[in-house]
Amino acid sequence: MGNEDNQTRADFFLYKLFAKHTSLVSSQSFHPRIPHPLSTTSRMHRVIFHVDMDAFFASVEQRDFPQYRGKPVIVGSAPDKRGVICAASYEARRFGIHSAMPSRTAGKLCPHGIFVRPRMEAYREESRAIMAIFEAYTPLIQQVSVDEAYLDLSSCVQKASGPDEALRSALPLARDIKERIQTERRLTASIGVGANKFLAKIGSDFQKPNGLTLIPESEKIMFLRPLSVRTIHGVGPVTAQQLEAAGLRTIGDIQNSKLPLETLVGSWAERLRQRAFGEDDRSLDLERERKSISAEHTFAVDTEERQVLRAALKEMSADIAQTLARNAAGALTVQVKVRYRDFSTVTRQVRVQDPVTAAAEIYRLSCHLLARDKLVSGALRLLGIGVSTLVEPWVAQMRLAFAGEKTEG
Ligand code: DCP
Ligand code: MG
Repeated sequence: MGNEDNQTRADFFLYKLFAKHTSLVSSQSFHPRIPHPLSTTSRMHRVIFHVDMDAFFASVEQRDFPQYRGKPVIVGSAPDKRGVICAASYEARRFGIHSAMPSRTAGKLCPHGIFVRPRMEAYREESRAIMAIFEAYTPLIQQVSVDEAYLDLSSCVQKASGPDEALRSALPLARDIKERIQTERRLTASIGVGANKFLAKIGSDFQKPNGLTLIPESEKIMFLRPLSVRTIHGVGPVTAQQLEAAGLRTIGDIQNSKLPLETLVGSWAERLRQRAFGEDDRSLDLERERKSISAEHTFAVDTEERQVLRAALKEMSADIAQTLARNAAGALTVQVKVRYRDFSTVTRQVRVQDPVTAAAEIYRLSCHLLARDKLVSGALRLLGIGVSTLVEPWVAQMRLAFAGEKTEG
């Protein structure tokens, strides 16, 4: 699909969606409150882009090896080996293949797929080149992973008379970024444009691949309504099930709900409600290097039930493994954190020799730490996992994962 096609589609879609609902939406009470101290002053309109490359590893392979173009390319372990898929081209996704799926499953779903080993150095190099393009537009860049970043363009559009005009006047910049990535890197990106990080991220995912989606402030509440609660970052399978069991399937359900969300999701409730109304006052984290990755789960009701704790640990381990993969990193330290009923908090950590990347390994080490120091000695209010001492895992890991295989291409 051509660049222009999707952009036209984006504008048309937004026109259609929002023209229909404009009168239903109130735009006054949901303006972002705390702007980033560097990027904005209190009177400024915020304009945030979230740029995410399409099928990143697979697209780099298709660019570099023309014989792969238009074909189902699957980057990761070979289908007859243990291991998982890192990335699948859009052609491969039609067979139901996605990141983190076991390679053997992928082999069964798509026996004619082209399985290629990851070339992490090539992706990292590509990532650097893409980030360098962003620097021509703003110094305020938060690189979130190897293929995605938030850009703060607020200072470029301050002549605008209102928040929506500010967002719209940034559209040419978004088109320009897409075009530069296309012409200079021969790759496509999807961009979301919104007044905060949450909306920008939802926007970039909305019309992948090669999409451009602007979510105006005046329409955001209607825009979010039909989306699944799972779209909200931080709502993993366990939380989603709790919400769904209470009849809250879409973001609109949360908007309408009179239920005390605290009883369902504990201290998360306030943030969940804010996100449901498209509010997010997080600033960009401009620190270049990511030093640690963590996840926490606050239980709606304090618990020491092993099954509940295990489910939470599994979900957090999967989240962390995913973030590690996206950052092309492994961790040498794994930490658990428990908070008891009286708010006393204990952390324990373990250092390992080979970088940890897999969810199962993070889960196993967390269970080990909890058991070793008998940390579940009473009901827990909160359970958390963190990983740190981040390193490039690929040399050691690939030696193991791909031992005895031949390189393709
Ligand atoms: N990645 C990985 N393992 C995961 C998730 C991602 O190795 N579980 C790697 C491969 C991806 C890259 O990170 O190409 C970027 O991750 P994305 O989630 O952005 O996925 P893609 O870019 O592949 O696809 P999309 O077009 O959906 O963004
Ligand atoms: Mg991507």
